[in-house]
Amino acid sequence: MSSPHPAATGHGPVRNDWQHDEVHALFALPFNDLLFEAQRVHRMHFSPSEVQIATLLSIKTGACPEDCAYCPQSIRYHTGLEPERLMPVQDVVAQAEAARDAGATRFCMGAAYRSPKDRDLETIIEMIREVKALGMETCATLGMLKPEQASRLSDAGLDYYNHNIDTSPRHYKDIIGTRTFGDRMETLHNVRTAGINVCCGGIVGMGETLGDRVEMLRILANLPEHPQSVPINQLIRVPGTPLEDAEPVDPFDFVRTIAVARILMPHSHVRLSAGRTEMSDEMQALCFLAGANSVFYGDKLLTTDNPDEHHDHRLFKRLGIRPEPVHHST
Ligand code: SAM
Ligand code: DTB
Ligand code: SF4
Repeated sequence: MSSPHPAATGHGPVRNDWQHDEVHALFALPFNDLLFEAQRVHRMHFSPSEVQIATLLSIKTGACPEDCAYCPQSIRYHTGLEPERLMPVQDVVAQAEAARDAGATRFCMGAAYRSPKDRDLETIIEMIREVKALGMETCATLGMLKPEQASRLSDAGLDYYNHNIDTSPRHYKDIIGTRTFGDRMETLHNVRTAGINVCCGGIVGMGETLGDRVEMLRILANLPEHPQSVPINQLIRVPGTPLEDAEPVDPFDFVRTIAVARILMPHSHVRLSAGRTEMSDEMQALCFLAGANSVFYGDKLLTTDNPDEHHDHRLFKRLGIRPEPVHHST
């Protein structure tokens, strides 16, 4: 076997100074060497057969003023989605309870906002309090946040905030015209400063180059702190969105992206996120081998399909995967 590339440094302190060429060199490793290194790093920090189970709920659906080219919830595209107002608190709590009873330990509430209005934030804060009281970790994704909004969510006890960089700064401009990459970084700063754990990742399959994937992961790994959760989504090509005909991703390149994320951010949960309905069980197993240790569980993501619970249950059983117990440290 050829020895791992010297850039594949699983030893030593966590790094925030990755260079483009080093990350590129990881992507360029022979597949087996990359997977071996990712699995080695994974085993240094995590139990190899534990996967964290998170469930998503769209608490406010569609009619979003942003123009994200991948998103079925933008008001600009005709995707046949029925918009829905912010859900009542009790309905959200009932869904969280059902998710908990099905085995989820984290509940992520998603809203199709550019940024939340203060009045809506009040209602969402109530949701956070009540979902936490069920013993679950809470996560929200509500678009851009001002510092005081992040503080209010932190005071309410929100555990995680999801805000993805989605792609490289260069490619971002081709995908989203209504906000900048810098806006994204500013909200991440506000969330971190408020003491909320960061969930931040991106999408593979939006016509990006290898260099864009390198930059996306490099920027995530060079944030002042590694995001505690790193969702890696495979684009769901929703009819009616500008990316409906995007070139499908080579499954091995998707697995490579997971593996590089694992090596760069050794302590983070790397989530195999959107796109699992298009993946074979064997491909998902490779993603777990590459260091993915979190999934969205339940037959819906926000507006699109996710594998049904029965299928996932069977897959986990076939692979000997156990759900990771909830950690109440944050
Ligand atoms: N509006 C908020 C925002 O943009 O941050 C929160 C919800 S938004 C739907 C959350 C994330 O979902 C996006 O950043 C993107 O990574 C992911 N996403 C949306 N549509 C997707 C699709 N068709 N395929 C894969 N991921 C998608
Ligand atoms: C993330 O990175 N992926 C999730 C979650 N964070 C909010 C969302 C995926 C959405 C897929 C398209 C949909 O269901 O609308
Ligand atoms: Fe709106 Fe978020 Fe969808 Fe962009 S990704 S259109 S901000 S819901």
